[in-house]
Amino acid sequence: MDAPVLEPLPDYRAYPPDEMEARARAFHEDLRRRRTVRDFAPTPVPRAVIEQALLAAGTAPSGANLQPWHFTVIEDPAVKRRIREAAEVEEREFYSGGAPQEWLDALAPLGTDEHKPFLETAPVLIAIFAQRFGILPDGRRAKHYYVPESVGIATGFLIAALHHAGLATLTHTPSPMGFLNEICGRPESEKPTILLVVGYPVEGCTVPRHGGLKKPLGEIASWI
Ligand code: IYR
Repeated sequence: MDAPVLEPLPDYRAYPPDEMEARARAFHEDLRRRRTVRDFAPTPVPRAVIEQALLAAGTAPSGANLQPWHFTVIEDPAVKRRIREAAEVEEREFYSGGAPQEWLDALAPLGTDEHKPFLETAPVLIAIFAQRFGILPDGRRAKHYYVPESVGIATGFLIAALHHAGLATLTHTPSPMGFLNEICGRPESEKPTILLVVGYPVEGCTVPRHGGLKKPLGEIASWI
């Protein structure tokens, strides 16, 4: 095994406590404005914004820094149509008997159904793939570690980066979504995890009134 090559921690920034608190507060204030949107305008989004948000996602920590993710950005209307058609096949099955009643009841406040027009109207879809294992240049498998955790963290960074830039997102999860491998040309070693829908909210966009209610601190955290 090679010995690790270490370097001084680059560009760490410490802040006085007051400034720290102000920064933490401002970050929360910005993130709490994020809402999941299901009605998108067809307005195109600048490619550089998507690129920078993907670079932000790519800074996420990952098991052994193996970065076990791939993001396929879909803008082609014909490909979006194929994805919508494939997703709606699964969703029809889900909403008409495939899903247990308890699940459907939990979704009722969101008002979702099998129709997914946003998969065509939104300017950008990002299919997020988790690389269950890597493929070495000689074709052998390279083990990946903490893959769901790593991809989940990167996805969180991506959503936060897009929100920060002023774009709305929807974390869409057609189930199952194996069709994304074929449409995006990704190998079977990669598991599609989320189809992130990205764009501007349509004018007059509405969201579920209570959908933005987040649990108070006392319910999500404890100090011991
Ligand atoms: N994939 C379906 C159902 C769905 C499931 C959950 I969990 C949600 O939070 C929202 C929807 C759909 O997209 O309609």
